[in-house]
Amino acid sequence: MHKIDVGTKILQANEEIALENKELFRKWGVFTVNLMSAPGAGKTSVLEVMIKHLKDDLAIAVIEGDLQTTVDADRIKALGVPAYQITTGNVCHLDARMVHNVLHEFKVDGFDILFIENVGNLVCPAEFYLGEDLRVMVYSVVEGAEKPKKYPLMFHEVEVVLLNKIDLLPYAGVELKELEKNVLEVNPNAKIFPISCKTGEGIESWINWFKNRVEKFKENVKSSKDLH
Ligand SMILES: Nc1nc2c(ncn2[C@@H]2O[C@H](COP(=O)(O)OP(=O)(O)OP(=O)(O)O)[C@@H](O)[C@H]2O)c(=O)[nH]1
Ligand SMILES: [Mg+2]
Repeated sequence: MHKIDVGTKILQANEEIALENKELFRKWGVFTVNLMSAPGAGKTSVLEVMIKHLKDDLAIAVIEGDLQTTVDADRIKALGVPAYQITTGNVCHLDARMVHNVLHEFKVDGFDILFIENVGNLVCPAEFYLGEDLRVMVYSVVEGAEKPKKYPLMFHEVEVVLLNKIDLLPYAGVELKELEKNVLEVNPNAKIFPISCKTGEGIESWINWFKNRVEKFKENVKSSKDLH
């Protein structure tokens, strides 16, 4: 009997569209960031903080993913930044086609950065490449130091882990050092930034690293255009 692995086929089809997205983003010169986390870890709060720091120098657009409501897109628009809300209904992650479809009506050509806030979920979003240049995970430290070992996939699949809500560490009884050690055990290359969106602690060093990354992307795009 011939066995078809449906999961693999879905991910392959997704990968093809993601690569089309990536090509479009490069053509348009848009640095694209996929922001992922469990519900409520602070993705939109991180975006709000970043937008306040970056929007005077960089043109930013945001795609929001949620099961329901336009709450997150409304929060971004309130800062004067264009945002498009995808509502997935029952689907627990964004996929490359959802993003691709949005690009027809939400024009990001000419923007410096496109942030894509994924649906709040600690597992599934990490399986679906969207065509992004950078994957960032937000983890709320109050959820415990052992989670990277219990739910390794997302920690493993990202370049950056933002350990958010460090202002709450004294109340949560979580050891930051132990949490960092567990993240690095799952992903030895992870760049880790402990931050608080509430107090602003740690934000400056994260923003500096991010700006540097955007600069490198721009140089890269420019030199590949110069070659043609
Ligand atoms: N104390 C504290 N609270 C925070 C911090 N960052 C975010 N919060 C709070 O955490 C809650 C959830 O934040 P959001 O930014 O909505 O989280 P999210 O990941 O975007 O949530 P979903 O999109 O629903 O998955 C809000 O009440 C925020 O005010 C932080 O650094 N410290
Ligand atoms: Mg959000």
